[in-house]
Amino acid sequence: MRGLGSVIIFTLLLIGMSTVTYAIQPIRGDRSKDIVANETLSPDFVSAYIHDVTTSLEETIPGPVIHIYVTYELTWDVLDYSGYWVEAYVNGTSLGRKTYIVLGSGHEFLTADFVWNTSEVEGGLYLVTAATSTFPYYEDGYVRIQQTFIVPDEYPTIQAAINAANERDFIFVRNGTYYEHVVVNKSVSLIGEAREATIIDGSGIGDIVEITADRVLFTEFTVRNTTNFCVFVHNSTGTHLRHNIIENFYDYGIYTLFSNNTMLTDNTVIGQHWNDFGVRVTGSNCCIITGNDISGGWALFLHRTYNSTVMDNVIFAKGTYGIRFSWSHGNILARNDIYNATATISEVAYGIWISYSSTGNTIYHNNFYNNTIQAHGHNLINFWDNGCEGNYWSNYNGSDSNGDGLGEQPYVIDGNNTDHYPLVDPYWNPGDINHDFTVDIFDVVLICDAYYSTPIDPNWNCHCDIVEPYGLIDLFDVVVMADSYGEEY
Ligand SMILES: [Ca+2]
Ligand SMILES: [Ca+2]
Ligand SMILES: [Ca+2]
Repeated sequence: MRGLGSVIIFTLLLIGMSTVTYAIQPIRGDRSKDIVANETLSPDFVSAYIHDVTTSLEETIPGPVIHIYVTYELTWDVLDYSGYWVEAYVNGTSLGRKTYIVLGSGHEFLTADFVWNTSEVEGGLYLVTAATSTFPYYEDGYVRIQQTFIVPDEYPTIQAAINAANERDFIFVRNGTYYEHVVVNKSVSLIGEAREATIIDGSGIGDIVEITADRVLFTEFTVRNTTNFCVFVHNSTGTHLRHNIIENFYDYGIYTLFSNNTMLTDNTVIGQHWNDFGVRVTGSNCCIITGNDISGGWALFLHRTYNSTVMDNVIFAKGTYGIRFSWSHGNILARNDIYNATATISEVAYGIWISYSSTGNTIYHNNFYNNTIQAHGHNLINFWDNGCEGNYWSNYNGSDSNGDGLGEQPYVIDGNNTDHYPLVDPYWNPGDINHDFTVDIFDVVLICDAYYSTPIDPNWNCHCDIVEPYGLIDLFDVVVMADSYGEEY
């Protein structure tokens, strides 16, 4: 918001040669009429002309702060002058005054940073103004501090709270069952009290939660009971669905459509039918899907989706596909457990099915358990190891004669698809570098031996390169290992 500006009327009273007082009467109008020069103050001349005030939010602990940046043009020609200052205000209250000493003469543009701690501030609108010793009033306009709306205390329904909210506000929903179809068309955070007890029920029809705004947080809800979509995210960027329970649906648990940078984390999606979808991601790139329990006839379906990461999920197919990729490229699928219910209805059940020109996907450190067909690759070129380690396949029958945890025979999927480094036991912990089911001193020794090496170094050990940055064994790898030190499978 830009300020409306003001007209400043000075009453100059010269006492001696250099003392100035003035009365200020801010009036909204054309700021080009602002009077700033005081050339009459010979020999001292200081002009600090405010050009702009901007605000930016910084999320810190314990709460967000707002930076108020006052940009001003400073011109001075003085012998030695310390009465010059810059000040910013919120609702007329000063955030402090910055004083400076200026010497000699000069001219430059400067920015002063005022930090407003908003952690204890009530939500609402606040007027931001600024001043300098020669520019007594500059109005920037209002900043909004996020408000929290409580359902049902203040609004009887979730939709009513959304309708009342502004961008970036919080909506807290107490435990209860809400029979609603919610449209989230603002960038708000929707937070349930407890995910098992804060329930949005679709009464068996329609899309229950439809998210069309960017950067929506939706967390701690149960969404249940529809024959359409439980949660439908479309044309949204950066929305985050976190720690929800999605159940009793037919056809889709979560469907993201044309929604880049969507994050799905720690959700439980319970599909019950052989032909429903747990999570479907279509035309949505750079998504992160991690820590979820997902089941469904097609548990996870990536469709025309690029450069996304699917990691640390438990994926349980109740029908045809644990994971299906169609027209999807450059995705990473790692550290997932991929199971299949016995294929009682559909005749064949796949752990992963990659089809329709999907290429360049990297699949490693996953555990494929007892799927009728563990992986189907259609001869499309994808990668089934990271160049060092591959996946665990429950039907692998190769040998590990040197006991390093890797089978000596590749796991062949088809002519273009081979896991060159299959794991003979399930993958369980990145810190277990030697795959002996314990994170202990032997793993520490390995990582120390390889410390600070890259692939061209003689002491390089790819098994130690467990986290980003890849291609370097550094403190990040050590910390991840140390984090699980002492753990056993
Ligand atoms: Ca081996
Ligand atoms: Ca170990
Ligand atoms: Ca690394």
